[in-house]
Amino acid sequence: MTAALRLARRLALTALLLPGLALAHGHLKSAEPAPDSTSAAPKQLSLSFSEGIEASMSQVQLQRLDGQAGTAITTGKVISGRDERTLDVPLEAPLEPGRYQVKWRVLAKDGHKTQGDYRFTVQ
Ligand SMILES: [Cu+2]
Repeated sequence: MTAALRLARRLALTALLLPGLALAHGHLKSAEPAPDSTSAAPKQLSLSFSEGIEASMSQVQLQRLDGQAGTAITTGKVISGRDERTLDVPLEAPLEPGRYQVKWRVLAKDGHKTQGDYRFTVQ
């Protein structure tokens, strides 16, 4: 076995033994309103991640999925929530009943960027 192959095997084994390390990025763990939920109109969006997040370097976009589909909803600035893993997004006006999509792009405090999206319904 060549030295390079031995090193590659060792790195692969390390990645297997330390899945937490390999996957340690800012993943969405929960949100309010919750993904795929139906609820009364929220006053704000709250997104909780698996890691500390830089609020000032993160974006959350909200858009309508029905009615005037694709209409972007103007929100307040993304701010830190109850802890460093949570982002809050104040809403400027109550959301009308309908289906919404949240798209998020965040910078974790470890310097990694992640993104994703989810949907919820307002009654
Ligand atoms: Cu990371």
